[in-house]
Amino acid sequence: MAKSSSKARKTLLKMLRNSFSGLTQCEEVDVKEAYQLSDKKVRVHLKDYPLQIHLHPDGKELDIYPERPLIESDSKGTGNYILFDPERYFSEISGFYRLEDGDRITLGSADPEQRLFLDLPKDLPLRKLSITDDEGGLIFKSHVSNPKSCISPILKDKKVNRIISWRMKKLQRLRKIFGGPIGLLPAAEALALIQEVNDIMESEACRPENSAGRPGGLITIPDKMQLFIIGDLHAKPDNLLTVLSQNGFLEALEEERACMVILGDAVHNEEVGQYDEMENSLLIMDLIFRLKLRFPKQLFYIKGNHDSFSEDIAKGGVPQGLLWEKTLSKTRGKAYRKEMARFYDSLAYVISSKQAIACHAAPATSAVTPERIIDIQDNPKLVKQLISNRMMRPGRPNGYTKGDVKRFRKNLGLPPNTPLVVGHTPMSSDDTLWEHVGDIENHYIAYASDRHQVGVMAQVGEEIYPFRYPVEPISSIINSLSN
Ligand SMILES: [Mn+2]
Repeated sequence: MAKSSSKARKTLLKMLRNSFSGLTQCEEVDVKEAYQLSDKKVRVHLKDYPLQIHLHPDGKELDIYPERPLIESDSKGTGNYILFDPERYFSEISGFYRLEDGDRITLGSADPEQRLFLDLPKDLPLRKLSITDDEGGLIFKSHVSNPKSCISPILKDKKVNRIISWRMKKLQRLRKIFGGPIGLLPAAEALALIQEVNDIMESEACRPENSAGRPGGLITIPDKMQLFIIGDLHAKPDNLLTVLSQNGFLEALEEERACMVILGDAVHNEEVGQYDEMENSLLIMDLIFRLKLRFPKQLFYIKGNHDSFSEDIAKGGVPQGLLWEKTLSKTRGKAYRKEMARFYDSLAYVISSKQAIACHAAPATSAVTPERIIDIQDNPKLVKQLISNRMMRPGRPNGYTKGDVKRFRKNLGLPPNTPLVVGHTPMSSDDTLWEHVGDIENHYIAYASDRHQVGVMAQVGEEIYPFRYPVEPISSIINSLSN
């Protein structure tokens, strides 16, 4: 669902609700201390402080925080709230709920996703308590008689700012990983870095060897590793950094619990008027290379169609592939350009794990086996399908179909409901993740170069879920930190 139309729908629903149900009739409470919910509906106005919810009877605690950016641009916040389980939120890759104006969540044991994200007790009633974001106020309504659940404000400074300070600490650590401020590396340093990365790629982890004895086209993620996937970044360093500053992604990498996958196409700005901007392409590859060096067995970059110097890579009359090659030679020297070509030649094409399959653009439309993907170097047709194809549409008869998605899963030896995540083809201009694309169950598109938000497909429990984060100017925030 496109975001703008869902917003318009929400506003309309709200108007209808207001006029019929007397939403404004609920009691306004100013929560200064613990407040026990009764069976009456109450509206709480939060003045920048978070709330704790204690669910009766076992006192399970949930937190609800205003969603604040690291740097407040003006006094007005987003009006959004984040609802999460504080036991997990600060230490794991975990689920959470974002409440935007008009959103309502009904807590209860009816929803398995909620039970997983919020670790809700099994004996909770099917519908226990609903929370509605109403123009920055929160409306609580209990659905059980004699509710007894409590809400209380979180007022201690340390806790009020807990999310911000947790994220700022990550930025300190990211600064260390990147070796200082975020900026283009000097040519000699950049060359040394890419050479080191290419040496890692000679025997990259999790890649069965092809018939030539080199790392093959398939990456198999070990079962014990949690997986998170980012789509095409197209020269948006802050989108990459925003992801690393959110959820427990960085912690999970540092503690060797997760693998991070980037679906190719990190280069070449896609914004109108910016097609020839190459500096951020250089920068984002520097950042990805640093990450590969720091997490060689956990960070996987797979090949997209833009990861090439081909003259076929062009947008709006700008030959981005050729321009990229020229830029590399000019700013970093011929040896660097050669190493980038070596990097492109070394990339795998398909990620396979228990939780998902992922590749840049599309499932294979020809018959494949894991062995054929491993030996992809001999199969230019398959390369083209995986990195350039799009879904079949009127006027695009050669695209892939539901049947291809099904066959791809089967041919890789995975269960029929295994999610397939691809990038390459944004489905609208106002989102970053799309679910059940083309009416195909468990088929996702992830595209990470939107200006306002960045999406991640991340594993929580045994499944992967879509999460979105507002893009923040992380590079300049990192650069304002001291060493
Ligand atoms: Mn692409």
